[in-house]
Amino acid sequence: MKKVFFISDAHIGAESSEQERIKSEKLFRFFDIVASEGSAVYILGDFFDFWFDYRKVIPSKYFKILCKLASLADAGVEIHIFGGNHDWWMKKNGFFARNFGIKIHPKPMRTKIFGKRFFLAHGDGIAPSDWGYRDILCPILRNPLSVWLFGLLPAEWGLALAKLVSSSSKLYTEKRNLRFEQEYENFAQKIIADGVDYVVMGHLHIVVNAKLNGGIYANIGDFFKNFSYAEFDGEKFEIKTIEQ
Ligand SMILES: [Mn+2]
Repeated sequence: MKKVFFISDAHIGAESSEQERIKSEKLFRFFDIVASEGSAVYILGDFFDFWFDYRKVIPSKYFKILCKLASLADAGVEIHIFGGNHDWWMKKNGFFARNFGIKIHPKPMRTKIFGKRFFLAHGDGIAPSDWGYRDILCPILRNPLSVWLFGLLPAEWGLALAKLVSSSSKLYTEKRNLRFEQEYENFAQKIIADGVDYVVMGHLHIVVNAKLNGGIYANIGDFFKNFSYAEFDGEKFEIKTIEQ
């Protein structure tokens, strides 16, 4: 039986060109594993450091990785992308759905994989104490009017603005998120108590694979410093890394 793979938080485009080159080489190795051993891959958000579904423009720095996704889709691998806090602005029937048949998930999702119950999410806004982001910032950034207004900016300006906001917020958010670790575990505990077997998220940029009340709470880490990913064969849920 082929496996199902999970990856998250590659933040493609966020780093220096040397780091991006290393990341892209490892990403290609990951997707080669998926193509040969997998039937599906779940990309759990913040894969791109920023994405906006323009009607006629795609950001050129993503050219190679978009080609790789296309060849993966052509090989028959089912691809899911969850919106993260950095790349939430993918339309359900936008660029990815139309060109590659990729399924876009703007929200957390419950699904069955090999008969097991999964809760999948990027994980932003889950900690109760993260109310400032969840209840104030997020509704503004995701408001249809804000999205429409942003789309009116020339793409070069929009992408430059996003880059500015994204790079100044990233380190701050990363440190801040670590304070929420316990709240994520509490959250996972509740979902497991509700009958879910596996709670799988990203966003925190740390690796967690813990047994919790008969279920599993996993955080699959990130793909820019840990280069971690997860695979599930119906029995075993393992977190691995792409080494040197
Ligand atoms: Mn995130």
